[in-house]
Amino acid sequence: MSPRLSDATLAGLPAEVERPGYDRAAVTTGVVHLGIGAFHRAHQAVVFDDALRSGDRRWSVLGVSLRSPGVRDQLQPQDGLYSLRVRDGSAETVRIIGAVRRVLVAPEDPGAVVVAMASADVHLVTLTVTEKGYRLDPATGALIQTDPDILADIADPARPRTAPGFLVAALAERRRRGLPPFTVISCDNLPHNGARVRAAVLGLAERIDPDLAAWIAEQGAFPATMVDRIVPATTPDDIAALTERLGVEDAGMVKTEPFTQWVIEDRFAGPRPDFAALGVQLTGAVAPWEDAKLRLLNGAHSAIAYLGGLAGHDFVHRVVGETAFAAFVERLWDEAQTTLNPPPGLDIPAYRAALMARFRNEALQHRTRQIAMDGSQKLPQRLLATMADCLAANQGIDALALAVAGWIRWQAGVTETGETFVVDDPLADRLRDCLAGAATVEARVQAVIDRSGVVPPSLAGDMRFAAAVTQALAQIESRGVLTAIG
Ligand code: NAI
Ligand code: CS2
Repeated sequence: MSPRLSDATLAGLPAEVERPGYDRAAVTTGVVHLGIGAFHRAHQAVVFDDALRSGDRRWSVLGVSLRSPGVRDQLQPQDGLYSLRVRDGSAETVRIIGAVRRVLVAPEDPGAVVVAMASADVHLVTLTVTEKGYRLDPATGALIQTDPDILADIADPARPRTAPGFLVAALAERRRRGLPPFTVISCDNLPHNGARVRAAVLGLAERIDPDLAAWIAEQGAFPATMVDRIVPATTPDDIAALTERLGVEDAGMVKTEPFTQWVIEDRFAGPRPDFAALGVQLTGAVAPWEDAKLRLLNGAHSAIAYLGGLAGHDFVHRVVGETAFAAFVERLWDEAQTTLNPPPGLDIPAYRAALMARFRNEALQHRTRQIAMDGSQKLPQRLLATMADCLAANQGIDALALAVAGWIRWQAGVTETGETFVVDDPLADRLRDCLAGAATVEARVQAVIDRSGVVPPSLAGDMRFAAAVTQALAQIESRGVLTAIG
């Protein structure tokens, strides 16, 4: 068995592997990250690693897992070190990231997480807890006050369970200690993610301590962000291949593409690294960036996941490798781009071409099943908001409707090639229930519109939406995905 990657084995790595290059024992923890999955390790942590490499020692990261001990168990024996494998076609670089020093598993000791977040050294709390981790209603964006974990956080605020609960508890503790709030930076693919996490935090704080809520509202900062880097889940084969290359085993590795982008609204409650010098774009207006990314990249991703997945494709590059699917994605982009107000510097035709090239990167092995996960939380911002804007401007929605119909068809849990799967979605039961009693295509679409809680009221009342999705679903069910998109 190969030894593990660690501070002790770092020196023996092959020469071409980039290493942290700074004294990891001399850094302080300026960032707490909630939800230390693959994306954080391949995106924000790399920026903080760059900050540490530049000599600003304030930005080491304490990772927090709000659910399972998996990442802690991978990283702890490795002193927090892990490899970033950047892959494009046959090219690959490996860099060891040193920014994450420690990982806490929140359910094991929630109080320890609150104490860590309340440290005077901590200036930023970043989050990647997935769309569902904010406990917001997908159709309205309001905090789900009846969520059992939110109710538990209200009953016992010092031992939180949810991301909003940890933010409120830690901000309360900072206020008690006379410390300023940290800046909260949501890095999830949600529109207006800053305003949303702020709404979740204030909604919960109001229930616990209205004075605290007023303090957070006045002094807190919740900048909006647009984050972009495709980071597929790591597989055992990826780890085995890396072990072969490094001569040490790295159970915490992440794989990604060369492209990376982070746009942050320039609004902070206190110190932050010199983000601009680190390649992060600071702006007064994130919305145009996030709309372009969510509606073009993520909208196409979800369409590829459901329609490509139903057609039997396991990987994104395989889907767009089929001429009919690539043409369909272009049609979907033609529709979606009519709703955009691109920021200065974003050339939409060039952006689309770059996205298609990124989707075609076969080295990523990005699974359609991974993207299909949690569709109820993703559809509103990726496809439905786009459709509402198209309809308001009397623009066509045929390709977007096919993507939504693909998502409805996906709920059956079986592909057109007969492969069964479990629908991975917090609303899977509700969706199954609303579809179960509906005998016709019209009834299925109407049931989703009326009872899934996913379709926003503006769209639910528009007959053109129901008609387009019904027609698309009828085509998919009677003729199959490939004919329907052709
Ligand atoms: P992952 O599966 O590696 O990690 C997910 C993290 O979210 C884990 O720490 C998990 O414990 C936590 N989590 C899941 N459900 C939660 C819940 N209900 N409450 C609290 N925490 C919860 O996934 P990955 O790749 O790190 O992606 C996470 C999020 O990052 C995505 O949902 C997305 O919003 C954002 N993102 C991901 C990108 C990617 O390509 N993977 C790119 C851009 C953004
Ligand atoms: C993907 C995104 O899993 C998904 O739903 O669409 O995570 C996508 O990889 C990123 O947003 C790329 O930045």
